[in-house]
Amino acid sequence: MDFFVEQAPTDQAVHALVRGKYGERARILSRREVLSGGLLGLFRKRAVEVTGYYSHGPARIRPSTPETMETERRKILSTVRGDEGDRTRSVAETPTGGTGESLSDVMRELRALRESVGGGDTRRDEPEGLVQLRSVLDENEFSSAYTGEIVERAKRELSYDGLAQWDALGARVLEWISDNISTFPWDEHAATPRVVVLIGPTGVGKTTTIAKLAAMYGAVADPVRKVRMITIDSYRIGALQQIQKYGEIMGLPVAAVETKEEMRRQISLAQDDDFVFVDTIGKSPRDFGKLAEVHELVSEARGEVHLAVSATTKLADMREIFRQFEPFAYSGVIFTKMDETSNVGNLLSVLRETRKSVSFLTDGQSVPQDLERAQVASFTKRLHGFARARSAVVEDVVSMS
Ligand SMILES: Nc1nc2c(ncn2[C@@H]2O[C@H](COP(=O)(O)OP(=O)(O)OP(=O)(O)O)[C@@H](O)[C@H]2O)c(=O)[nH]1
Ligand SMILES: [Mg+2]
Repeated sequence: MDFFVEQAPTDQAVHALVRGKYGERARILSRREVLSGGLLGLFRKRAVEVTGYYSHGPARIRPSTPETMETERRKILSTVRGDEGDRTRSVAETPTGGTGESLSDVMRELRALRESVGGGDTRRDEPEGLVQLRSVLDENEFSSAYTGEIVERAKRELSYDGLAQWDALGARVLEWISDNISTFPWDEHAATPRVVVLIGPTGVGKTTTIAKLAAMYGAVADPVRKVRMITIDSYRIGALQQIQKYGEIMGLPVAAVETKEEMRRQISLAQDDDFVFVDTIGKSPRDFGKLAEVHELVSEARGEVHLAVSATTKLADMREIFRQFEPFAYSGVIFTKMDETSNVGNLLSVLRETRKSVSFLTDGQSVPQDLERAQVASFTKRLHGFARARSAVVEDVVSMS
């Protein structure tokens, strides 16, 4: 038997949803009206939320022997009352009519108990593992939507025992978080010249990241690749000098462009190159005029666009940045300054919400070493609170081999 929580705009819709997802066996236990959806607390809509349970079908149902019924009943009653040990035992030992008892009797008793203890607060009744799950996700700064999704999935897919033990639950959740991460398919040997454009808010580290990429392919790689850099950051005093300096040190050509024609010409000069890295002017995403100008030039480069954003950005600001730069049709996200934060939940939440792929991470000012291709492990190793869960995964793998 598994529990579920579902929402829909009306009672009719939620019942249809439950029947569609869990079949005729699904039973609803509670119903309440909630506010759902919306942006930053605005435009929230009324919805009906139901909780209930369903069984997996005849083949998977354990026979309802008096013992299994009694065990199930004990578990449910102890959860509802928050009882442990002796108190649970005394509830379980209350005469109940013995072997003829059906699950619906237990559920009726459960509902009555819930009402008698004040009802409504389902969180208080949560199994230990689930309580810990919420707190670990919160500690890692996952958004409430992400946490909600994971918690609902856990309730939907795992048995009562699966939710009770943090180590086993944490190991499953780590797998789900990993599966949710989409990494950008960066192919080192894609067709050339490969034009890569970095966009993003001011001061996040675009120019430094361009220098790291240029150094990695144009100086460190073996064999060395043919690389050039283009900047459209010439509006700001000192910006051109910054990238020119990198070019000089690495012996790579750098060009500054201010018009579409120049951009077209520079790209045509790069036909024999492997990589062209294009740096853009750092402007606030709210400065629409400048963004439109940059957009014109970037479109002319006809390259793949990556959004650079500092990993230290607050979740709400991050959402805003992702949205404001959407007209650039960026296909990858680069998180910079990973060394300045110890939480990655907000990064994974915004990636999940926007269905974007992450391409690179930077974690320091040193060129080129503080740059890594984003991998699932780049994030999972930075999560806290999963240590024992992680070792449970390892034990699993070892025991399977
Ligand atoms: N700690 C840390 N600092 C970084 C990282 N990447 C860049 N920086 C620093 O951030 C500052 C800004 O870097 P830039 O590369 O000039 O940033 P930008 O996005 O090009 O800035 P604008 O062109 O002004 O928009 C510099 O001091 C960099 O050394 C990083 O991964 N970690
Ligand atoms: Mg710059």
